[in-house]
Amino acid sequence: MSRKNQTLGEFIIENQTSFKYTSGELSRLINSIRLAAKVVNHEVNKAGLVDILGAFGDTNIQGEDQQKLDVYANEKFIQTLTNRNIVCGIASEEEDHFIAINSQDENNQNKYVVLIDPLDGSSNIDVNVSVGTIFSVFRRVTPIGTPVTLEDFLQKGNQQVAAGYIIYGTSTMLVYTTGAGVNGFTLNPAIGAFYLSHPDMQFPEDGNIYSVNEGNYIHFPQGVKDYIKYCQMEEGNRPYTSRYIGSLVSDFHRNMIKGGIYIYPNTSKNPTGKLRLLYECNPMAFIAEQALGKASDGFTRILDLQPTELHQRVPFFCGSKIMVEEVEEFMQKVTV
Ligand code: P6P
Repeated sequence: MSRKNQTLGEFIIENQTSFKYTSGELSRLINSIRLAAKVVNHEVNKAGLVDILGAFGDTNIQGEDQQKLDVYANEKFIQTLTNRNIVCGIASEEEDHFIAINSQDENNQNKYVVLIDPLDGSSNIDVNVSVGTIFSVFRRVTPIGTPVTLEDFLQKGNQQVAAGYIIYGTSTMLVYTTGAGVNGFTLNPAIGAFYLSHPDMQFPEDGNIYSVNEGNYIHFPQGVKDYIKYCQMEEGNRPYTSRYIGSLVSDFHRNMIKGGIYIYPNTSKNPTGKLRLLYECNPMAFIAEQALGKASDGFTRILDLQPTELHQRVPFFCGSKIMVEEVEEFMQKVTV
């Protein structure tokens, strides 16, 4: 049950009983993400004013330059989740390995692990384009009270209990699901509270926006090339438009509101795709399906993929159901 303009805190309390694992821990977890989001938002919004721009001078396991805000956001989310003693493990795009929380304490009854992309699209920071945080939550599969193992993190996306993103844009929004639909909350910075502004978000079944980096066109699989040409061809007066921000959270959010598809296929430069399965594709796919959209790697449902590595990459096709099914047809036609 949701009422426009109720706060995130009120929403969590009112809907806690609808969550099948209602132990209050997940609610506390979402609340801790809310706090970290406000702290990171404060820094993102003043990034142009203080010396927090520019590279941190280090690179992450992806070999990508770490922006100072990447490091800051990573530290804040890990610190908040750890200090509130809510989770038993954390994996992050910015950490080579997963982090076991309070693993020496056999009294640690925490049963959730969180996987995060602390600041996705961070290459846009210096040019003042929206960036985002993405998070994915699972219940651990190894015995409570023992240190988490890699097995707790390499679960299929269909086992997620919650997923969401924060978009630091013209306004800051927290959008998340616990498996009962998708709801968006907008931050009122004057009082530091998130208000339910977008209840029950849903992808339009079809749309006319395709989001792909066409600069990579010659490196795309033939099925993607054929789909892009299909979107551009004159006949049928196809009203498609190309919109690509270079920030997954921003492109996804716009497509969920207006209808559209986001595509990051495998290319010769990124033979298994660029986006990471565990903390980008899985959470966004869970949100997409809860919003009546669809997400696949061009052939297989993202949420059914069995992860094998913490930072593995997969091709990603996600958005309005009919659009994803159309591009899957082009992909499968070529492989027949
Ligand atoms: P490219 C940001 O690094 C990201 O992971 C997504 O947020 C974004 O959609 C994509 O990569 C942009 O990649 O290769 O088009 O610059």
